Amino acid sequence: MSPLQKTDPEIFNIIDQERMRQEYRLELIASENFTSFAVMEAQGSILTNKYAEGYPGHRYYGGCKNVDVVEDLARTRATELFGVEHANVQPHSGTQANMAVYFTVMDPGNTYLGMDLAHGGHLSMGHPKNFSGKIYRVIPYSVRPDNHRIDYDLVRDLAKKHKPRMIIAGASAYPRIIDYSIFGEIAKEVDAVLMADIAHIAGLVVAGLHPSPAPYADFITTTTHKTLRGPRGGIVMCRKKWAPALDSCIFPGMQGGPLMHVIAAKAVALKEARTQEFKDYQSEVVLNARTLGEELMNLGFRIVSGGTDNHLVLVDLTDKGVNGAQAQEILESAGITVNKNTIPFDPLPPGKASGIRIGTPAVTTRKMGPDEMRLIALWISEAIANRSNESVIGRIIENVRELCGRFPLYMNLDNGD
Ligand code: DSN
Repeated sequence: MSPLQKTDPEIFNIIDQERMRQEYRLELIASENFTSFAVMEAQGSILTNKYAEGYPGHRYYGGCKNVDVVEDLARTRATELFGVEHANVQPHSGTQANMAVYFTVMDPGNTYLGMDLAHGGHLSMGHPKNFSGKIYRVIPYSVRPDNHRIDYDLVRDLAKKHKPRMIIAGASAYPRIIDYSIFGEIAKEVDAVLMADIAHIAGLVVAGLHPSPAPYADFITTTTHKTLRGPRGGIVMCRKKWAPALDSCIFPGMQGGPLMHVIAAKAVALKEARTQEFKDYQSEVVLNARTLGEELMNLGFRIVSGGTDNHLVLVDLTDKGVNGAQAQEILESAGITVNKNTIPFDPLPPGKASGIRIGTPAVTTRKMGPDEMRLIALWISEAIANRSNESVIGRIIENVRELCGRFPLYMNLDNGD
């Protein structure tokens, strides 16, 4: 019996149920992934017991000799991997990484440009109930109505009109390449700071499958748990001149003790991301997303922007007789996990939404490929079309279980194979 099983069987059993859910269901949430056992080992390590407020060499507690080395390794690996001058690996999440940049660059009431949430932007880019929408004045930019790509002319016009202190290039539901060079030009023209939020595409950037913002951006933020396939957390990178102000904003400005076990796991993930295996994995992620999108189009679905360049597709359900929330529920009942998502110019509110967002990072980690993507597209289509037919839904659940059984996830957890 494990220590957890003995101490708290209730939590132990819930974790076990969740393990089975992850093992036997198709995980298609674009922001999720499965870390390696090495990452989980570091994250579940005794480093959780160490307080280390401050930074390597400048801590407020004794006994930081070992964790200093861990954090230095994580910082060095991040700067090398992304080709940047400075990295802070302490943010607990992507939103806190973004917050750190806002606090470093802006004063309350300052203006910034961010992608409209309804067009693919993230909560931390100006949602009225988020700090990013409460403390600052956000001017949202959107995608073009004709091709659903970022409207760079609009970004330029808005920048010239509003003279923002900062411009954010980044999204949480955008299937196309982001042109950081245009953002860089615009930021220069209006003397704004450029921040790139690459949370979704960090792994693609490392693999050279998406252009890097490093030559243009003053700040780059990312999460570590999406395509980067590390532990749940955030990182901020910046040019040297911003480093002291950024570090001080994160600690003591926003956070107390860093999560040293998570920082160790970030270091492990950053080491894994240097490998050819990781780059090959990212190519498979992109190929799988493209295949899934094409197959859904063959089956009669409209895909926002007509396809994808990255790890996700946005599916417009307006002609399918279901909204995004309903589709999410139907697919969950069939063993397929996705999230409802607004589509550009969506007439529905985010709680209902007209679309679903589907991502391939997690299923690709299980080593599924284009053949499996075609099957998944078919089951998505069948489940939505036969949503009231219990026998069809029941058959899809069995198909999903059988497929997942052929691509085991945690079954080898004990020996780490
Ligand atoms: N919530 C994440 C996503 O799903 O895109 C972003 O933080």
